[in-house]
Amino acid sequence: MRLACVFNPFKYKLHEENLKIVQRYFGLFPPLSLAWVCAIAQRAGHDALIIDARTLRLTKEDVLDRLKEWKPDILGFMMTTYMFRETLEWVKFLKKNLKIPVIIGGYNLRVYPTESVSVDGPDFGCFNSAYETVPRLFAELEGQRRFQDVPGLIYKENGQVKMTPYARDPDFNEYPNPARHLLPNELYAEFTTERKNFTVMVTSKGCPYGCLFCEAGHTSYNPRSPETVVNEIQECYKKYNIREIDFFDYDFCVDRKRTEAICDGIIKSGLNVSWACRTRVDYVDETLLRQMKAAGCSRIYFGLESGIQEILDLLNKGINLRQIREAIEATKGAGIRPLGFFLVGSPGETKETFRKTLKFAKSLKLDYVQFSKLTAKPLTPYWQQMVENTGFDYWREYILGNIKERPLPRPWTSLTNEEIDQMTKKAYIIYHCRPMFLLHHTLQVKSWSEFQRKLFALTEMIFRQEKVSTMDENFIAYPENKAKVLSYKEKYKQGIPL
Ligand code: B12
Ligand code: SF4
Repeated sequence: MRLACVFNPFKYKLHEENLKIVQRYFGLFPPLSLAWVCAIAQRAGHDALIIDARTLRLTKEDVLDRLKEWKPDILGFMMTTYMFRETLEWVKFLKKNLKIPVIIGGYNLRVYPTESVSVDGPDFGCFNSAYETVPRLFAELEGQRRFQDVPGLIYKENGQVKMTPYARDPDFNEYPNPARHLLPNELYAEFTTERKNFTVMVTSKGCPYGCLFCEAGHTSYNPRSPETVVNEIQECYKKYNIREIDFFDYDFCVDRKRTEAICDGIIKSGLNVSWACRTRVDYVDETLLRQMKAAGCSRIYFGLESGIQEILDLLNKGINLRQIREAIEATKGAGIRPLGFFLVGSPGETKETFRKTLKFAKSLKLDYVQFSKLTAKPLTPYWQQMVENTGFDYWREYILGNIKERPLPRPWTSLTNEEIDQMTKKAYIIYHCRPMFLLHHTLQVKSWSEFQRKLFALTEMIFRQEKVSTMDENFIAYPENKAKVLSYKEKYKQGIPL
């Protein structure tokens, strides 16, 4: 079988938790889920192609031309809840013109498996891992078409949507490394990127904690072994010239022994690679941080959420303000840049509590901050409560196309959505426009490109804010990419492998 996976550009949505300006500068990331799916398909002997239309700024028509040439047997798309309708437009357009089946997978299929496939466009859905489903489905498509025997599959039969059971969640170590050879690795970067090439890795799934705003809470922890992780880092370094990695695990440091072993492995391998990760403040201490620094860790993103203890408790965060302060100081002391994620509009939040949170954030001397509007995201306890209390599931109706996108209500706070928006915007400006913060950042900038990116972001944040375009695909946050994008586009047009 020939599988072509398409990663479509996506625009800002009103139901998002972040401000438009933050989304715009967030960065260009490799479509990792699709790279896993393609690696799994290739290992089973199939051909695979990824078209990252977002990064390459390709239109639907550009992608269609390339696909007509490559002649896939099946198309693959990754579906998130937030961008479902937009990706569905791409599914429908390409399917109508190519007349081949489409398989979808990704997080939204865990939330709404049958609904996702019931709509016009997709033929098949993979609601768990592609690990078993894709090779088994492809064998059936080439053979008897006994779809009922494929584990973890959703399919349509006589106008009905059917779903088969999923046998097991495979050991994450058994996955091949993501198929980065199918990606334009030179073009990726995030707002904070200091070195290139840059990539994203996921080395564990799940999180044992239970914060009420988070969909990862109490999901089974499935880590890759330190050897597997170091092997993937080596592959990134040697094959793709990757020098900076952001580990997108929900929590990189859940298992201290694993973190230490990964750090040891990187140090022993002698690779000069910088990396960032996300973790909890109660998982780190001076000893671990020093080891992480020695292994190349340059940034840590901590979920700090609030500067008010009662709010942290209501969120079931399981940390206190002293732990936050100590962890940030220890991180800075180890020479690693700390970033703090904060929530706006938490339960019990008022203008006064948020003023205190902002003051707390400033006192921590973080290198970066992100203020997100607390939103009832699918599969979170707040979402469950909202559906139970109102009998209305916004996300389900949205993906089915029954309603238009809109900001969600936040019944756990007396603040209105408009007030939460205003507070979030103001927080960014107040936090970033402090003379000492600006001076510190300017002195730390490592390249002209990084300086330009940060200057543009600051100027837009102060003067334009939400007026910035929703068409994020029209924007290249990394000026040096312009020429490279054109050369990659040309390669795609001519069908030259990357
Ligand atoms: C890396 C990442 C990104 C990258 C790359 C996109 C990608 N997913 O490849 C970037 C930064 C671009 C990104 C963007 C976004 N992301 Co994202 N992302 C992730 C992250 C951290 C890791 C994905 C991953 O590789 N996991 C490991 C692999 C092994 O698991 P997996 O992704 O589930 O894939 C397996 C199966 O799901 C299945 N599968 C997945 N896709 C497909 C496709 C096909 C055809 C098939 C057959 C099977 C299949 O097979 C895979 C292998 O077994 C996840 C969180 C997480 N830890 O999983 C969030 C996550 C998927 N993203 C999320 C969100 C919200 C977004 C954005 C909307 C953010 C934004 N506002 O911009 C965008 C939307 C992009 C889009 N086009 O829709 C949410 C989705 C929630 C939801 N309800 O849908 C998650 C769960 C994070 C979160 N906690 O909120 N993301
Ligand atoms: S916020 Fe972090 S610690 Fe809390 S449940 Fe989510 S991933 Fe786990």
